Amino acid sequence: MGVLNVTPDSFSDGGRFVEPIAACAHARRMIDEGAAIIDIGGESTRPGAQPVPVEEELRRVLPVIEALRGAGAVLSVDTSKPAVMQAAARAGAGLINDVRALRAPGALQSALESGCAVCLMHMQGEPRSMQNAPHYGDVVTEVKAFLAARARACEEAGFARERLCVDPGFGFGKNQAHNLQLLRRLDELAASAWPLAVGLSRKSLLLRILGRREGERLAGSVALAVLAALKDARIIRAHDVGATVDALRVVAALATEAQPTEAENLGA
Ligand code: YH5
Repeated sequence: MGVLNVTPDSFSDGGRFVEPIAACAHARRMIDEGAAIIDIGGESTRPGAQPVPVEEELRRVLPVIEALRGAGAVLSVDTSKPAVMQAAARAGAGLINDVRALRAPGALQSALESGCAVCLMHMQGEPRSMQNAPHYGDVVTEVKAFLAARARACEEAGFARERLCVDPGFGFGKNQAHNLQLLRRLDELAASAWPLAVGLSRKSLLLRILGRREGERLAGSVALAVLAALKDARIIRAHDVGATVDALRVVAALATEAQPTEAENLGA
């Protein structure tokens, strides 16, 4: 899943992709590099980010979704707003990526009626304040229980299981110890009934490990993607698609390529 920010305040790309034409060119490049999903976000959810009015969010994401229809990837809309979900689906989105896991009033029903698949993410608190004092008993148990409860609520409302995936939300109301514990025990989250998505690319977790600025976290991000894939994550959200896809193809080769024959195993 390649990240496409269409927010003027987004740190990572410095607002370079506010212009729809530039955003689409960047998306097409990520698709060429092997992205199966393009995640289009018009509201920054970074720590401290301010909410964006619905009209502004629509103005940012709809032209990009319309332009990328048929470009060869599933289009994901990164939103929590019911009106944006509906409009994005009509414009050609196939996935709703909601950091609030459809908890906003009307969001679950809108997502259901959209026909889209949904990524349900865990977040403790709200972006504006979530990094102030995150607190858990056992972070893995709590995140897993939250995601299962949201996924069950979706299924009870009428979602087929195949339309759902879950995401622990690295950095969303989690300190370094919480993030590392989730990473260590990611296999426990992957063992639930829904496919696991993760977003680790360029995150502050790497600042604390490597002391590197955001633009200098490529190797760290690729390492985290490989780690997550080995622990059975099925969707990896990434800014640097070419490098990440190459690394994931190496992981995939373990499962698919050149298994020894029985004779070779016997030393023949
Ligand atoms: C995610 O994990 N994350 S937006 C801070 C950074 C770098 C990157 C300080 N949307 C996720 O990418 N959706 C975001 O450096 C997401 N899972 C899902 N499903 C935050 C982000 C970032 C924040």
